[in-house]
Amino acid sequence: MTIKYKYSGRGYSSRENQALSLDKELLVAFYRDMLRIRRIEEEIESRYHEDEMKSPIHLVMGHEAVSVGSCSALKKDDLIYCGHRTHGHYLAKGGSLKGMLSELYCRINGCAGSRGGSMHLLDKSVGMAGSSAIVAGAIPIATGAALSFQLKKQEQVVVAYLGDAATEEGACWEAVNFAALKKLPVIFFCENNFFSVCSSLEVRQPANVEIYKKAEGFGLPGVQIDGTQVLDVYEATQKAVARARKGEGPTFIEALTYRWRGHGGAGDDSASGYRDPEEVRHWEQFCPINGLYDYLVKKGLYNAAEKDLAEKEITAEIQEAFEFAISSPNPEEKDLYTHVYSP
Ligand SMILES: Cc1ncc(C[n+]2csc(CCOP(=O)(O)OP(=O)(O)O)c2C)c(N)n1
Repeated sequence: MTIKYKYSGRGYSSRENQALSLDKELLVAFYRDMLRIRRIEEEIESRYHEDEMKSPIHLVMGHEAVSVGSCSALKKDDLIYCGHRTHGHYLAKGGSLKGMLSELYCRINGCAGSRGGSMHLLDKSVGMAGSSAIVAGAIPIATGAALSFQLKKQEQVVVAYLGDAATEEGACWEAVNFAALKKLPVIFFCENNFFSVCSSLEVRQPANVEIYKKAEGFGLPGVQIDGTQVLDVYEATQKAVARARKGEGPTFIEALTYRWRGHGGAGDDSASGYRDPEEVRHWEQFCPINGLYDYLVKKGLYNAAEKDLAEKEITAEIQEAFEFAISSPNPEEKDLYTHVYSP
């Protein structure tokens, strides 16, 4: 096998000689937030084999810059909707870690009341409006929420996160078309990691037709960015948010990224033969978190002692949240019919 999908970005080298465009506090927060997501997922992964988490999981390792960069450009009352790979978006939007872990353990304190698991995380208090396991299923719902903001003349915006495979669903383009027509305040955020489970992009979509260009065909701006670069993601989202808030309509962002783990569950699944394990090693060299760390250190904005402190604080938070989740009660039989709609 060979490495089919290579990193094509420029890393932070293009920024090293540029003046800082963002505050130190924000840059350090980007780093810390990405590190936190990574460490949370590593802990989930290390405990997954215990089979106590009664939920399928889809790890976002490798995608952290997308979650953090985009959610950092939003206000708390802006809404996000996601697919099945939700951990990063949920955490970056400020969702409760205890609520998320309790959901994975199917405990009553779960953010979806133990009914959804990892693919149905939500925390309405921070604008994490919902996620759907149906590929492309959340995109029309997000578009509907944007329509309601427009009709009510509210200034919030909505982000619909989607994978590359979601752009093979009619629902995706119906929503894009409608949003462009009505100039809705929605951002379609495609995380193109080149795979749909075990099928690579080249066996699913015609070569040389970029996803963001298809979106442009519907009459809205499309942009392709480096999804490993949190600053690129932040800037592109900020621009799209400003456009949406001004009533100028939607934007389609395609971020090129890579998932480091298998499609679902813990560990890498490359050995099954659908991608070269060397491809994973290749992308690991462009770690969104280490890349930003090196950049911050070079700029004199961060150091190893501060990183150690962040690691300690994150570890303590994670341990406490796992203990909370594991010691939370299971739902009882009497809870079975709450939140159930039956006509
Ligand atoms: C409508 C529908 N078809 C098929 C599936 C099975 N399925 C689950 S995840 C997935 C791949 C999704 O790939 P992508 O949208 O690119 O996101 P990624 O997993 O790469 O993050 C598929 C085909 C599904 N959940 N829903």
